[in-house]
Formats: sequence, structure tokens, C-alpha cells
Amino acid sequence: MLKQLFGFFAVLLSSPLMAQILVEDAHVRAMPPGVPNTAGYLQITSSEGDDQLLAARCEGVENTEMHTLLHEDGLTKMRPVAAIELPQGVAVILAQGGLHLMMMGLEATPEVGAQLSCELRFAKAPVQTVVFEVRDLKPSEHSHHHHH
Ligand SMILES: [Cu+2]
Repeated sequence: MLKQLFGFFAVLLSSPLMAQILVEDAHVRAMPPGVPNTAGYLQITSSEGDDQLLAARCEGVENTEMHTLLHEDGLTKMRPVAAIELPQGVAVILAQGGLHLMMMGLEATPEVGAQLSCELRFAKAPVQTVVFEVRDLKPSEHSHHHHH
């Protein structure tokens, strides 16, 4: 009986070490006053096995979704995704023009230099609190090339 209990606790204690998440370059786009939404970007690496980002909850934000961008009929559309795959050892980049955290229902205007804290939930790794820095980013439309 005692041996079985010890075995059980050993498994519990070792499981968080199986999934290590490294977060880099977490930032949020600064918005002018009155705009209720913004986007968060970051780089995530799962070092100890495949994982998935399942959800994000951010301070002062009513609802945070994970979105991807699709190009259809010459239009760029945002679509919610249920999970973001994190293959082991691959730095998955959420950036302008692609995957992003969609922060909807801002309580306050995100001003350059301010910080916004989010809790990230993963399929395997424990919940991680990440501090996002508000930065002045150029709109992603500027990255499109127009040929005349
Ligand atoms: Cu979006």
C-alpha cells in the first residue's frame, strides 16, 4: 500500500517537468483611445515534448481568443482557432500577418510602455503567466506589396 502511494506521488511530482514552455518577445499593439480591441504577439517554444496552447486570459480584457489570418478572394480574414500546436523544440511565432492573441473588450487604452499580464493554458504544461509589453507597431497592411 505504501509503495503504491509513493509511486503515485512520484508520477505527480515529475509531470510538470515533462513540459517546459519558453515564452519570448511577448508584446501587445498600442491602440488609440476608444479602440476596444488589440492583438498580442509572442514566441513560444515547448522544450520537453509536443504541447498545445489552448487558451489565454488577460488582465483588463473581457475576452481573449486565438486567431489566425486567412487570405481569401483578395481579402484578409481572421478566424478563431481552438488550439495552437507547439511541436517539441520549435519556436512557434505569433506575429503580425499570422497567428495572434485577439484581445477584445479592453478596459483601458493600451499605452506604449505599459504592461499587460496574461495567463496561458496549455494541454500539458502548467498555466504560465506572461507579461506583455505594449509597443507602437505599424499596421500589418504596410507589409503588403502593391504592384501597379
Ligand atoms: Cu484577430
